[in-house]
Amino acid sequence: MSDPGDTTELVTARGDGQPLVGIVMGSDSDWPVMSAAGDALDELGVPHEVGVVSAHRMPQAMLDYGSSAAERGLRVLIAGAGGAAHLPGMLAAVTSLPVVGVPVPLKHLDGMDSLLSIVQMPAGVPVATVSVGGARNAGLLAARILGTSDADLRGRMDAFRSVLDAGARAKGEALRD
Ligand code: RP5
Repeated sequence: MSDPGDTTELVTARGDGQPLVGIVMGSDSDWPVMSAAGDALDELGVPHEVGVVSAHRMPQAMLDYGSSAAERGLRVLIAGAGGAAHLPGMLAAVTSLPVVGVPVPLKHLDGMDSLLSIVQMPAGVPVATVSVGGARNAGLLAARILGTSDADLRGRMDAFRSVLDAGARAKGEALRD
């Protein structure tokens, strides 16, 4: 294993306590999409960190971030990028933590380039890819992963699903009015 450099200056912690989820993206231009992942984790009370870690423009820092993530106390990584979106796959190559990939749609190709870059990983290096622009689901999936070993968080996820259920029922009732 390499001796990773200090990558803490790349990220900002959000929420109380040790960040459990690292939300990273290739550029600050991804933030309007990726912020939904952080919002979901905020709603569920999951401390996390956010930052720009570009696979192409700062490759050594990206490798250091991924290879030190587990020992820094992170439990799940969420990585979003657009175009030739190599960040999620490269992080998955240097950590055994689960990596959730978010294809960020750019101006051209409607995000299909981002999607295919992230989803089509070789066997042995998994990335759990959400839909194009699906950062909220990335946050919720990270919370579900953490919920497998955190009954309180699982309870908050159950309550969240109850809200979805009630909302869908209300829509059906509105149709019957
Ligand atoms: C990707 O290039 C980033 O993830 C972003 O989606 C895209 C454009 O980056 P900027 O030119 O806006 O910095 O690596």
